[in-house]
Amino acid sequence: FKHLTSAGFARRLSTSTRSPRILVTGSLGQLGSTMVNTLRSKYGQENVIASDIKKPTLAQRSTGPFVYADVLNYRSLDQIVVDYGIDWVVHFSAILSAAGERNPALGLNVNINGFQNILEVAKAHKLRLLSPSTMGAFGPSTPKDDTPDLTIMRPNTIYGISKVHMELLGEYYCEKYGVDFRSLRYPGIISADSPPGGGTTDYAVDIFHAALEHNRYTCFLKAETRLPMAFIDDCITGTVQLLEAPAESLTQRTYNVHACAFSPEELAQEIRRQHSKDFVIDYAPDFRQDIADTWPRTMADVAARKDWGWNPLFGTSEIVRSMLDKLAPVYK
Ligand code: AKB
Repeated sequence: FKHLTSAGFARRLSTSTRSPRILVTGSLGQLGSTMVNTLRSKYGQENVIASDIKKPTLAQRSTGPFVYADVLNYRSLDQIVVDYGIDWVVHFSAILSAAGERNPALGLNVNINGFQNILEVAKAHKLRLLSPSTMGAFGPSTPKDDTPDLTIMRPNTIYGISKVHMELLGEYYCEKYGVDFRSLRYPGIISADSPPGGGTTDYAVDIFHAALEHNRYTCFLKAETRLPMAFIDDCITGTVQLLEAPAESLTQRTYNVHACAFSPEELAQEIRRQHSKDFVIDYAPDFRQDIADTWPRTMADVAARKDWGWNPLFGTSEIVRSMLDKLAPVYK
């Protein structure tokens, strides 16, 4: 930088002129690796730091920097932010709905204390923080169809309660301390590359593996349980759009996002149409049915579309096509 004046040098080093450095927590979960790869292709391999408490495979390590990050340990998060010069955090570490009901203490600890640590680090270092919420933040008294952004929120699961807490605390820190907090309420996310873990919507991924392997599936939700869903490609595109959106364009800090909605029976019918007419589904509802019964059937996402361009491309039939295409070679 010999030719630069000191003002020019400072400008060169400021975040507005260089690529942001991004930390992704929970990067080995369902959404993490796709998110990390997408961000690395936009911002450069070295500028996206993947992190988790699990050990990555060689393939997962080979695409760029990976660090151990326990969200329950404030000092280790603080150190990573300092060592790597982090500007933005995508906070994926969370215990999902079914796992939270199985182990409430763990759910509360990770989702509340882990988020609190991330939020404090974001405040201390003036980071942009994107932490997803979920349709699970709604509850039995919420209107079920076209659920708006702003409505009754009285969830009765550990996951839902902890995510409402996250939304409110993030918005409080944004208002009070200027933390650039952003969140979107995910529907069930369907992906072929990484398995989901501990969710109520996991059936909508498991069903494809079972269809290709055994041509039959026993579903833990009832046939008619319709829930909002989205394909991973739309989920990642939308999350990056919200992450990158200019702060002035955001009229709120938490947004519903919706792509399509189907029930297990409707999904099975589409699998029969596209894969095998002999595909058999039967039903053995368990405790996850009680969770699903409290969630919306469809969500209104007008504000996400208007403010930062949410525009999902995959409906039920496109999701089924993509899942079958991606997974068929695995079961050949
Ligand atoms: C779950 O089922 O817990 C998640 C979610 C809807 O947030 N997939």
